[in-house]
Amino acid sequence: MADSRENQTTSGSSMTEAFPGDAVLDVLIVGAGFAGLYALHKVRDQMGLTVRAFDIASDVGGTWYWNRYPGARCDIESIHYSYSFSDELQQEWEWSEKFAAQPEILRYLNHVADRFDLRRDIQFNTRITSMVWSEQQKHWQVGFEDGASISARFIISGAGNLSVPKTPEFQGIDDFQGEVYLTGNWPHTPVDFAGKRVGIVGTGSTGIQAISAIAKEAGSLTVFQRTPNYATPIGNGPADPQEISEVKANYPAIREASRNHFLGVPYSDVQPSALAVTADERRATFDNRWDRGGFRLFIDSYQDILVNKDANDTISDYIRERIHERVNDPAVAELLAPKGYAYGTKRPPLETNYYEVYNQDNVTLVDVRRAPIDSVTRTGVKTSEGEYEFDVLILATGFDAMTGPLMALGIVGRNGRTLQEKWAHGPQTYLGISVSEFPNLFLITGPQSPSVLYNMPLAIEDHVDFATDAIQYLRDRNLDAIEPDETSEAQWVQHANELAAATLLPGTDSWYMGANIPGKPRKCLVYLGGAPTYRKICADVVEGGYEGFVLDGAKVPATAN
Ligand code: NA7
Repeated sequence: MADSRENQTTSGSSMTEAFPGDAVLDVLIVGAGFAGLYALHKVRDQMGLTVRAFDIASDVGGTWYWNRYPGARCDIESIHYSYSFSDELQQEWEWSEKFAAQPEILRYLNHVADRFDLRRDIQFNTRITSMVWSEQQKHWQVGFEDGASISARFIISGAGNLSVPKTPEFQGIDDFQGEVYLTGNWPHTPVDFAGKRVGIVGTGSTGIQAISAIAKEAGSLTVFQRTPNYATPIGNGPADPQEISEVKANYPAIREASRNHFLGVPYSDVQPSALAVTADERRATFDNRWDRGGFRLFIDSYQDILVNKDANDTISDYIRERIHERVNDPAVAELLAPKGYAYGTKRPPLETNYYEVYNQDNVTLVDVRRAPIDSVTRTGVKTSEGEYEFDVLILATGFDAMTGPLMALGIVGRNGRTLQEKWAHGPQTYLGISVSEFPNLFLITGPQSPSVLYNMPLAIEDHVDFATDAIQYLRDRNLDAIEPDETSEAQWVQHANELAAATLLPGTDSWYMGANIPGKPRKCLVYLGGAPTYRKICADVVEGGYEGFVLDGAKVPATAN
């Protein structure tokens, strides 16, 4: 099987050689995805600082570089899931579909890299293996896999939230004689499924997209499902020129509306409570949101579905009913219908013709909740009930979300404290962007920020702006270091955990809770107060001169109001 992250020929420059070893960068950026690209543009072109970005990949794109599996697609409308920082960019780019597929999003990010001439300051094929804070020098010493190193005053990490695939946990996987693919590290050349016996493990958002696409090509497709999901229609189609021109004419207001919405999309039809209306009214609302697609059912139907079990039951029942309508065999439909956990407490997948796939003769659903996968053999997959032979095996088994990408950087803060030690019992951050004992480090869309529950490009822009504003604030005052004070951090962690506890999320095993990785602390990784509340809190912190932070050893107290 391929290494979890491959090395390919570089298309960028070799900065560790070009940049003198004894010089100190103003800012080092981790990653060249949505976050890294914007951060690089902002720091270099708008602030005029010395900066370099590093990425393991051979080119730009981040998530959209790695996740090339068939069917990979964005779940937020592309006119909203895109950068807002440049009006020229948002005016000139034309999306061909409502919800762009991976190749188009990757083309967009390549266009951004070219348009802003970013590649010359990105070093590709480069894995960061250590980041050690020097209290004496007040900078980070960053080490690379090849033994090179570089120093930087500030780190902006755009390492991503879903960028470290879960390590395959099946005994015997290396013995399999056929082709094995990890969805999060998909080959760059097309995989031919025609006439082949294909097995796929995982029915999360990724598996559901991949299954829908691969079922069209494979000779046979066997789906190993442990937990059925509440997948709902995405409502994709060709981009509507009329809608695009209306959005482009009103982009500032639309972006503002997005930023003032819980999920960062300009939806505005959410009703207060699923329990405050009649069954017929509720049904009409659910039908309407189902037909309109996207995350409308999830986030634009009723406000209490994530906090009230009875309200959630109404929508969970509705989705189960819709699944049964679409699958011919009632036994298969029953297996596909989620039970025992609440809709939305796992990340809701969006789909196109997913359930209809199970009406095809070439597709088989295997319940590995009842009969778990025992091992991978030379020829296929062995469960406690039987053996299945394959030419191709696909693992859509998820990611070590949110904390995994940061833990992989080998971060050592003040007094030799590692991030692993600091987060042994779950992430501890202030505002989800900074960590006490780890000065001058900004985590773009870090744990305990809205991150994956906020339209990612906008969440990224907000966080990069927060980080760069803080850097500018320090520079203007000749200050060297910023980090949160421990009390503010502890209060933020408590606040984030209390918000989560008030929802239905902790009751479900999901990657939101860290529950998909054996041994990972079960803590909610996402701030659940919503983007608007979060943005207001951050704005107040900045307004107060970085309240709750320590600047060069001096704490900024909370303003008395
Ligand atoms: P997810 O949502 O974590 O889904 C992973 C799937 O793989 C899920 O169905 C898991 O079942 C299944 N899985 C994982 N390990 C096993 C084993 N050992 N046996 C059987 N099944 C297993 O990851 P995705 O990549 O789909 O989505 C991640 C995010 O990327 C997505 O939410 C979007 O934000 C983009 P389980 O549910 O754990 O029973």
